[in-house]
Amino acid sequence: MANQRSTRGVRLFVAVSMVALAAACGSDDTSDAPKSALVATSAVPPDAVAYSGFDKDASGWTVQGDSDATSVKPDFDGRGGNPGGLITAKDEVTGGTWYFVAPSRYLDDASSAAGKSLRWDVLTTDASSPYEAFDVMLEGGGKVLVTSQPKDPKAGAWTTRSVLLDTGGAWRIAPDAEVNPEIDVSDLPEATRADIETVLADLTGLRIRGEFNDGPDTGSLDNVVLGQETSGS
Ligand SMILES: [Ca+2]
Repeated sequence: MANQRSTRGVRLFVAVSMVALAAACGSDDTSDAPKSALVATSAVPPDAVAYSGFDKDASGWTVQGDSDATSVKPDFDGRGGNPGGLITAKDEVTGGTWYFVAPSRYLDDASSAAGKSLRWDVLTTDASSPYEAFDVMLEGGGKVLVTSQPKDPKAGAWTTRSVLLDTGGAWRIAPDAEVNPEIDVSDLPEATRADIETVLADLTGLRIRGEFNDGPDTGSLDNVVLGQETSGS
């Protein structure tokens, strides 16, 4: 009996000590350890003309602006997107408004996107001094279509934007591709469905606004879909 009690006491002590040791180790084990090895990937919408979720790289996107017409590669980051990766560019504050420029797989015959939507997620680091500029420029078939969203994105959070590729006043006809993107879109004529179809049938350019602040800011892009189905809305 005495031996059994003694053995139990030792076992109990060892068990309590191990719990205490584990607790001590736990308190030293801070949140530096990766929480999950899972890599978030984005679902490709069916029937879209083209899609960019930036899971692996910048997918051929470039950046155009501030002041001259040179195009540069955006920065790619595999984390921080909505979800997964994203592309980013920094405003050099040399004047003008810079844009993310879509790669060739968005171009040529994008007719199937007519009546569907152009959708994208945008993120800006600073929107304290907002200003008006075209949010999207579509070029093709000898025409340039532009749209300006009524509200700017809020700084520090992803904003999803979706514009129907159809009539309704969202798209206006700009005089040419070199137009100042900061002019008032309400001064431009509304695009008809025929205009939109003409542009999409021979699409040569798709640009998405990346800067929203009159001053230094960084803009990011994710989840671009040309030809998103607009079910129910
Ligand atoms: Ca992403």
